[in-house]
Amino acid sequence: MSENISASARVGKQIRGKFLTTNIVVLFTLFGVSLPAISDPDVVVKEAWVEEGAPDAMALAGYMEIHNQGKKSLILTGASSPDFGEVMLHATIVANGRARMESIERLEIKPRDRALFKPRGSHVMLIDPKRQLKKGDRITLFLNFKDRKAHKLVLPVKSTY
Ligand SMILES: [Cu+2]
Repeated sequence: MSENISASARVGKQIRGKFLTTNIVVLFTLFGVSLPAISDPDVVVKEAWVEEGAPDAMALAGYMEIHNQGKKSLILTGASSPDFGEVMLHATIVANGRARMESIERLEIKPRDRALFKPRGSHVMLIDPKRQLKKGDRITLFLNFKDRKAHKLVLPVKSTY
């Protein structure tokens, strides 16, 4: 009996939630404002972009700053993109004058700290693009964090030359 009551209460909550979301969407549409993504306020990403590669490039590099504005550590566990077959987080290791890439499986970002993905350093390795990407295009990227929902980003493709 009590299970039934809580089940119907849950349904009621879901319907109200959906109704509210729909109204917000209508409101934003009316005012011509794009709907902001409802995202984790602890995660702030700046300077995010993808480096344009050669027309036949098998992989592109993405760069960004990930700031932790929260009070708990962020644990970055990976990334994914509908625009690429595979996405990896890579560190660039220089040893004996040679640079090589190493996979980052887990990256802790302490409160008030940031992680830098920048040219010649760590980067988001975007492998197997599903279409040819050139300057001015945009790609979607999801950052995955432990115990948090994925953080959605839209990155512009930029040329460095
Ligand atoms: Cu790489």
